[in-house]
Amino acid sequence: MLNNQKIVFSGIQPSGNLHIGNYIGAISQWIEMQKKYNCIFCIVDYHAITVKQDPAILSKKIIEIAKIYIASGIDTQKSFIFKQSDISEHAELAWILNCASARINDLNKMTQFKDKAGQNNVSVGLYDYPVLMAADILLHETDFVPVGDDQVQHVELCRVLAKRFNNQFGQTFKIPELIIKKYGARIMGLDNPNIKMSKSAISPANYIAMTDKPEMAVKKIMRAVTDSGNEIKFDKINKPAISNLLVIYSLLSNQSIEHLEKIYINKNYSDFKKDLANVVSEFLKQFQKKYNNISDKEVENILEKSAKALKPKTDVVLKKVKEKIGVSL
Ligand code: AQP
Repeated sequence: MLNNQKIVFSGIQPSGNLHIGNYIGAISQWIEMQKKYNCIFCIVDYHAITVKQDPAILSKKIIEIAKIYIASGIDTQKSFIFKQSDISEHAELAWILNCASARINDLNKMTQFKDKAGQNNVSVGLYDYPVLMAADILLHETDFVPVGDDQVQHVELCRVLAKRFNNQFGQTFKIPELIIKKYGARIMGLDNPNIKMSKSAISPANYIAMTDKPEMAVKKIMRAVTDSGNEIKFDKINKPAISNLLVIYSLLSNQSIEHLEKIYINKNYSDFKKDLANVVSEFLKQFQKKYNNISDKEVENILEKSAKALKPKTDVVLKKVKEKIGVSL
């Protein structure tokens, strides 16, 4: 049940392999926030279908993502984990926002759409994705949205849409705040430190999936691109690859970047990578021990129970919105 603490809402698409970038940038913040807030974590399957998905794989990925949330430390006794498509009000509110608040000029500015669309003839859903995301956030009367760096523009748009709606129809939506980490908000690809680590990357060398075998992760770290020179130093401009590896090392081992720089003063890239590979491998072993103990049935029950518990509140919010726009008689 929701209590009178503030509300945190965030989600991840069940598309591709959830990676340590998603964990560091988003999920690790969620774990901490559970201590202080009502937390609602969504598996955003309607976002995933904005690009082509194999239906059989998609349903397996939904279960996998829920297990990853739980094994990472989401406490299902306290926090909610639910599937977006189980609460149809998300899609309904997105349509209302499409018409009442969102403008083509807003969506034309979204850089993620430009990156993902390229020159392809993509779905209308991919273009409209930020409006559905705004609906997700506003429907749950969210106070805080903890996300990685690539979602900042979308949360900002959500705030714009909510304010625009409130201005036209009177106070309706709470304006949510963005929560972003100082370090780790954008983990870069291991194969290219100039592009972000991404679930849908073509090469698996780009990411370390949370479900990668630890031995595989060790190989990926040892093969990760490095910079010229041999100094282990945080310098995003001149040493983007080593800086990225330092951030991963720091956040998975709870040691500051300054401390790590000191430890590796007289050591080379290979020493540094071997130790980092160990840290990542240990992290995955601990995580996967928990992950492998969660059954599909347990997850299905959790998703169903959360959706049932959240639905009455989303009904109230949508009803209020419908009254404001004049479609509720
Ligand atoms: N590289 C990253 N570093 C830190 N945080 C990241 N996030 C994504 N990539 C990184 C954060 O993880 C959450 C997942 O968001 P999503 O599932 O909506 O997808 P996304 O943002 O588009 O992330 P991906 O991994 O690149 O997935 P695909 O390839 O499927 O699009 C968000 O909080 C995001 O900021």
